[in-house]
Amino acid sequence: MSSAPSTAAVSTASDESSVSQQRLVRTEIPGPRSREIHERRRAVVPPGVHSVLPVYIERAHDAILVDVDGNQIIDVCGGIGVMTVGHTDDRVVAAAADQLGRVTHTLFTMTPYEPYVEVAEHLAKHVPGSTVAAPYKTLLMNSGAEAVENGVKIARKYTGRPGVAVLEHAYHGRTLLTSSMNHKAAPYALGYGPRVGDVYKAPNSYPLHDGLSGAEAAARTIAFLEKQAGAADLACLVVEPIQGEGGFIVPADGFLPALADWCRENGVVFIADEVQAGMARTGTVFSIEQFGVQPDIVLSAKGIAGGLPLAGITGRAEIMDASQPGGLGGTFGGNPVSCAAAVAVFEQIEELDLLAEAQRIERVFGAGLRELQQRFPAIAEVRGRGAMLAIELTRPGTLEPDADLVARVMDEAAQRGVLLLSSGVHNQAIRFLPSLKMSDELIADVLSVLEEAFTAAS
Ligand code: PLZ
Repeated sequence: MSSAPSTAAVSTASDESSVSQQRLVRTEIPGPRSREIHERRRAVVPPGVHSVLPVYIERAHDAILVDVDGNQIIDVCGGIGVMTVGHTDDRVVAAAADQLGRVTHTLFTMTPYEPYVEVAEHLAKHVPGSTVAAPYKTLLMNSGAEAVENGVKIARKYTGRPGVAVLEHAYHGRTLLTSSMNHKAAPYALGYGPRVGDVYKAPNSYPLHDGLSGAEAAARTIAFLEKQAGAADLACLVVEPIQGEGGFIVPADGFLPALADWCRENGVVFIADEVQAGMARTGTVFSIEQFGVQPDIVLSAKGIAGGLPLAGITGRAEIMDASQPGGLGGTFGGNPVSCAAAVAVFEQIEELDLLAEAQRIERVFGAGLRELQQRFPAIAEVRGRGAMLAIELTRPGTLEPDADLVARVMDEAAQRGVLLLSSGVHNQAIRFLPSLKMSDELIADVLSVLEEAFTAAS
């Protein structure tokens, strides 16, 4: 149990008077001060690192971002699914500050510390398939891409095979291996070649577009894996149970269990990449639980540590134990401050029943989005689970993606102080990743802005 700091003097944004939980548009967006900083940035930061909305943020609390011009923006992205417990959450800030003043860094592979073990214990408690008698084991790293890299390494070591299978529409990161695993070459892999070999992209299940049942889609995927990848050469199949960057695609019922069964029968390690969907966001700690699958390895990052960098690779002991001492790790992997923050997140998932909060958000936000769909026929589908929801926009009467409309709606919403994000390999969807603590009132405000934005953009 992490306690509140006794001596650390921490300046936080949690004081209600400093960041009220409301939208406030004081200037055009981006405002003059943001534009000024943006000019400085352009001189010293390369354009390869792009910002969706170049509004410079000075403070944030819970669901509100305050920019340098004093605008208060409702954050419906949470730094892409990171702020599950809200920005500058009091308990995360207190736990991290306390740890910061005790031990900031030793390197776990030099001299270890307890918070790392605590995080591994929390993960073992929540991964489906892990039991008290035979818990799954965890390696901690820094980022989602590192989680994927290490999941693949560990699966290769265990199986002695090279092949890595992924699904179309997947996103797994920006390192050299993971950028070869993404569906989109542009912008992620373009010009950074040669791409990593032995990566096979199998068809996914995308019910709105393929119209296939889970069994049919799985049969198609498995046929690809057997014929084009070759089961005996495959170390792992890496799957996002709900595809994140791909457009919050929820696979048809039965698709994931059929793939998991096939993996088991063929000695292929089934890796659930829960970097975006995990950590309570979908109404279960890991979304794979809702599909009735026990993964061999689960990857977490983003929401795990309340905004501090941390990633977990959690797998069956037999698989995790196959790596030799010294084969796994990294200087900052499982940093103590990040671990202390993660413990404060896990405690809140349990104590505040954040799983129920995710379900509340699905009910309230989902209902509002479906009402919007009645009014705007460009919304072809409302989908997702818990606080991981999306709308896909198409040209009415067709399934052709309407990325222009997505961009216009996002722009209109930004002008009104709501930060949205697109998703999908054609930027055909708008995704919503609110904090699990976002109030019904703020959700209602976001929905009213969406309605105005659609009206203005249509
Ligand atoms: N796996 C499923 O969603 C990161 C990318 C944001 P890192 N997705 C957001 C951006 O523009 O860089 C992601 C993911 C899934 C892996 C990753 C990679 O996680 O922490 O960004 O490395």
